[in-house]
Amino acid sequence: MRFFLTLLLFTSIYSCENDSVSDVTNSLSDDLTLYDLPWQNSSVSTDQQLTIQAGDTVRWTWDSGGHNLRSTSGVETFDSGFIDASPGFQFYWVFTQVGSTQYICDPHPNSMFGTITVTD
Ligand SMILES: [Cu+2]
Repeated sequence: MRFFLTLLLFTSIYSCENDSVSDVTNSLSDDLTLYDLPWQNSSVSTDQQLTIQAGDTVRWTWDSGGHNLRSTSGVETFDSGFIDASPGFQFYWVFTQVGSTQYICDPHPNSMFGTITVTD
């Protein structure tokens, strides 16, 4: 019985997560764009520069290791929290404010950082 309840709980949580991901995807109209960026301790995450439009979403995908993704200055404020050893973890942010936002990974500030610039 306990196993069944655990399974039921897990299934419910998993379903909710799936729903929220598809909700994000479905809410994107033709005018809104989803941008994918890698988030790992290598050159692909060093000085990321991206210019997008207000309402667009940026999605970072973790590789190996433990990272967070935190805004340090600019017009948007976000913090993924520290996610340890979770390849495939994804953090989304919908950018609504026009202007630039700088962000870093606190454990790897010299190799994992970037700027998102939002235009009208
Ligand atoms: Cu990192």
